[in-house]
Formats: sequence, C-alpha cells, structure tokens
Amino acid sequence: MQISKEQIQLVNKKVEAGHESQFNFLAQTLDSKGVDVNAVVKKLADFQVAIPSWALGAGGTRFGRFSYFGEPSNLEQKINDVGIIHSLTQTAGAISLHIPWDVPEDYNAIKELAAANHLVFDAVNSNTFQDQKDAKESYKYGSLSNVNKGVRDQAVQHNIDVVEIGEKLGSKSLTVWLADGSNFPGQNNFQTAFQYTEDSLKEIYTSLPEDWKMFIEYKPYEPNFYSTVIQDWGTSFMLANACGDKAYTLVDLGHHLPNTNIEQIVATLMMKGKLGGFHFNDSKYGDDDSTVGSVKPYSLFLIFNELVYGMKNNPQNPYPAWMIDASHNIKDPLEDLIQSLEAIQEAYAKALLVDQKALKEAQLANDVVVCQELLQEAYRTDVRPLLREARLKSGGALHPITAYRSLQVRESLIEERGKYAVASGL
Ligand SMILES: [Mn+2]
Repeated sequence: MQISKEQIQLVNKKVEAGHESQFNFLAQTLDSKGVDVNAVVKKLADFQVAIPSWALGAGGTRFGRFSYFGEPSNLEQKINDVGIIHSLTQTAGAISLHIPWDVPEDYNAIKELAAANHLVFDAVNSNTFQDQKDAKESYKYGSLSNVNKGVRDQAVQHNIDVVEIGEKLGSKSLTVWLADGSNFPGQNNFQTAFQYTEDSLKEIYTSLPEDWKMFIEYKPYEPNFYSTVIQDWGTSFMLANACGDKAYTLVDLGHHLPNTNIEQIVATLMMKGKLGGFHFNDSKYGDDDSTVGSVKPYSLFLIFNELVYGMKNNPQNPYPAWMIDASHNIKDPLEDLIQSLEAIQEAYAKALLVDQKALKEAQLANDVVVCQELLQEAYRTDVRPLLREARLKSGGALHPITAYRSLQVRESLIEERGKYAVASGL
C-alpha cells in the first residue's frame, strides 16, 4: 500500500483553516521575539530520521511477544512501511538495515523500491549477538572480544560482509553494537576483553571504504548483566580514537544508567568531533525502548539544546546520523514511530527557539535564574504549529496519526499481508 499526495491533501483540507490561524498566531509571537520563523520551519522540514528495519513489527520481552497484525514479513514490505510513515510525516526519509535479517535478494529492485518511497539507506547494522544458522563459531561467550581467535575472526568478517552489502545499497556507515560482556565476576579478564575488542574494531576499520564512517555504540548492561565490554561513552570514545578519524561514538538514549547526564555527554563528544550517530527512544528504568518523549520530554529537549549548539558551533563534528531505536510491544509500530518522530521534531524545534545570545550573556553574568528562564521559555512554547507547517510545505499530513487512522492504513496492510504475518528479526 502507498499513500498518495492527493489522499493526504484531502485529509488535510478539513483541518487546514484551523492550522493556518494557529500558525499565524505563533509566527507573529515568535517574530516579535526576533525568531526567524521561516528558518526554523525549513530546519524542521530538512530534519530526517532513519527508521530501523526491526522497529516495524511487534517486539517482545523474554516473557512473551504479542504480534501486531499485518506486520511486514520481508524487506520489501519493511521499505513500504517506512514509505508510509515518510509520506505522512515527511520526516522519515531513510531506513537502517540489520544484517543478516535484511539481506536483499535483488539489490537493484530494492534500491528502486526505496527510491520510489523517497528513502535512502542509512547506517547498516551488524549482528554478532546471535548465532546464525550454519555458522562455524558461536557468540555465546562474546564476538569481537572472544578469547577464541576463530570467533573473533568470524565476527570481524561478518562486519566486513555487512559493509559490502551496505556499499551495494548506497549506505555510508556501519554501526557496531556488541552484546559482549560477562554475566559473573571473574568470568572475563576486563583488560584482555578490551584489547581484543580494540584489535577487532581496528581490523574492521581497515576494510572501511574511504567515504564511510564507523559508529561504536555503548551500553552499560544487557544482555550481559555483570559487565559489558563497551560499557559507556568513554570506552566507546577511546576505541573510536584508537581506530581513527572515520570512527565515532554513537549515543543511544536508552543505553545509560538512570539519571545519567546525557546532554553533557553529547556536548563533550561534539566538542571533540566524535559524535557520529544518535539513537532515539525513551525509558523509565533502562533500555526500555519506549516511545521517544513519552517519559522524559524535558531531558530530550535539554539533549537537543546541546545538539543544536554543537551543530552550530562545532564544525569539527560531522552532521550526526539520526535514528529511532525502539521496540513496540503493545502499540501499532507505525503509530508509535509517528509519535516518536513528532516528539523528536518537537524537542528540536524548542531547542531552536532557545535565545543562545541571551543565554551566553546570562551565563557570563552568573545569572542562574535567567539561564533557567531562557531554557524554560523555549521549552514551554507550543511549537506544534511549526511542525505542522513544515509537514504541510513538504506534502505531509497536518495530523499524521489522525490521517493514518482515517486512511485505514493498518486495515489495508492486514488485507494485503494477512492478519498473522510476522516481522522477521528478533
Ligand atoms: Mn541503539
């Protein structure tokens, strides 16, 4: 199923007048404060977030998985789903593939399908956290850090194969996330595990094409519960530096212990030119994979405040690769992703409204109260009319969730694919 521009226009018609008056009022208010509203709207329209191929079906926990009907069961259907989200939101112009779950059979056909859906291929993700069918070695005790050289070699080769697949699709980056670690004290030698990981990453890095980047993701726990080899941003940063200029740290919002100051991590990495990628989600306790902005929207805003500052003031840092990394257990995955995109855009828009000049002055004067007022002034602005204007200008839906439901997208997908189609992946 595909959604046409005409269908979206028809749905928009009913709410266009209301939007216009709300937008004009906000634009006037912001204009009087010296905000260049058109520039903000353009930035929102340009901001694109990749959707990972594994987020389109129902996820699950170790206790159970509750299927969502009409899930995409092959790569073509996954691309179609992202195309649907993109046509409604105009914010999801890229897809991120997981190998070996999504190896294309016909590369040209897949590239054509993506292009027809106005999508590009974002980072490719390797998988050394599961054993693959007919694999010679097992990752039960780790992959790039394994004490057995045969296992490490297999894991390195897998990453090289993933890069080759990505090259055929037009991807420009590889994301490495390791499940490596230990479940019990004494199980691993920390120093050896780190050294093997560094050596393995360097080997992968050597095979990286000239115009590619390698993102190194960190996580403090899970699936290993005593230690992980790449536990935090500092470890990832050390490994990226050991590899070279094309290696970067990737920040995943869910991969932090509770109350970690993620905005400060973002600021430090950007200052050092090493923030390569960013994974959005939200959580209450840990890596909960919840809808972006559903639990801690103010934290997300503070993080975006640093991202906006970094994108403006840190030319040494490349433009980060944005991706949603979440899993949906009880919602329609497409609706959840639309909500996530809205929350990302909202936090971004609010961060763009922060009066950076006044903030700098207040910081220099040690006026703590004004510093807080300036951030909260931006945060308290209802920026949703700006998001709607950006979508309207790009041909998207003013209210994507309402449009998704009134166009009966899920019903059509179930009709097309059958009720019990199950997404490939985890
Ligand atoms: Mn992630």
